Amino acid sequence: MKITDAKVFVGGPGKNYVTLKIMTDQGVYGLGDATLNNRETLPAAYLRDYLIPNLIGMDPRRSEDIWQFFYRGAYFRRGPIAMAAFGAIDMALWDIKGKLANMPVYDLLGGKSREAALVYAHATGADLPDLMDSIARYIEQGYKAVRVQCGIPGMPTASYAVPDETGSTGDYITDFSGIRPKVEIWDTDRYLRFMPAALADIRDRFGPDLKILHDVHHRLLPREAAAFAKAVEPVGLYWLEDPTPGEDQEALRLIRQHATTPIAIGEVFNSIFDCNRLIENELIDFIRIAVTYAGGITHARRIVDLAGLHHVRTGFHGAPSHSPISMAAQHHINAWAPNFGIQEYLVLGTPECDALFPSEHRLEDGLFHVSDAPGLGVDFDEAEAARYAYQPGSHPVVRLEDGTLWNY
Ligand code: KDG
Ligand code: MG
Repeated sequence: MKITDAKVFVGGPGKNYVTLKIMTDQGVYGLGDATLNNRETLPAAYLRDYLIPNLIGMDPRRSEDIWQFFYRGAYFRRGPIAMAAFGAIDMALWDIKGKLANMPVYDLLGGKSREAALVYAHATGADLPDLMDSIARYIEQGYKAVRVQCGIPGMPTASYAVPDETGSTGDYITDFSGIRPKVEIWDTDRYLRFMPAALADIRDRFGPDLKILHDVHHRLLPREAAAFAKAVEPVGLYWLEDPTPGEDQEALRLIRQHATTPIAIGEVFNSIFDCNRLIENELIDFIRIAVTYAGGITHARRIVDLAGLHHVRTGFHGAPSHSPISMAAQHHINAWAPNFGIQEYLVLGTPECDALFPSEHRLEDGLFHVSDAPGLGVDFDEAEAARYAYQPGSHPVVRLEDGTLWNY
């Protein structure tokens, strides 16, 4: 069996999804997602210029050897661009393998360990009452877990993922007006004065059953993060996410020494070598890799297995930048992984997105039911794809009030 061709598509409804379609001489095709938010053209170029010309003629059933060929074969290894490109190939090969075996990918991994997987939504507010309304709306829809992000009183601009004005909804992460980023101004002192009490108010209002998550988005220094994690212990967070920048694995040790608040990190990691010390030293509780830029199912599974040895559960990244293809790959791992924790999930299900990526996967009462269709269980409509072109966009950048550049 041989790979005969592969195509890359960039675009989508309100997002630049990078979709890979691999064709074979047996008529079976596979789909992968290489979307790297705000840098989408780069994995697409790596696929088109280098990986696809090498892929043609290979046997798609040999997904492990193909992964090793691209990873070990590249002298300059790792990094989100390369790993997103390998990830897309790998997902597409698992999709093909599942279709050939007439089995859903979760069965190839070892079968279902649960009937449905817990997900969390994003509640956000320009201020605390606005956030409370947003949380209440998600609870009404059946969500059992909600990430909460709030505008901070006195902060010169809205901070990470919150709107400027109350009552608005939408994506506050990517601005599609061009590649020059907007600037957010950040003030750690105001954040630390406000946020612990706000989280305590949320717990009082919604009671003990709600799973409350909060994302610091890499903004604190290790000592500040340790103090924050300690201050919010009585809230009983499900997790505190990205308290410090992801590059420094040792920073998490200080937090662990001072607080029992569960810690989640890893959405910017792209290899097992970004988190092996964190996991082996049991400094975190949840690993937040994304199957997309952690090298696909083949590499993500190695991270999940290492995590399982050390009581670390999964909490895969699921920002709306991931297409339904990589989300499906994650849902299959979630169905199988013995150490599954939770899945970040933002409903992409607009009619346009469903038309582009038809599938039988479904969310019900805050739980995700993976489709039993062979392979990943998502299709891709090329005629629909022709309606969308690449749109340049950017995350904001963050500065302190004196102009110093800070972590987004
Ligand atoms: O592209 C960046 C986003 O994916 C990221 O900011 C989202 O932190 C994020 C999250 O937890 O979803
Ligand atoms: Mg995050």
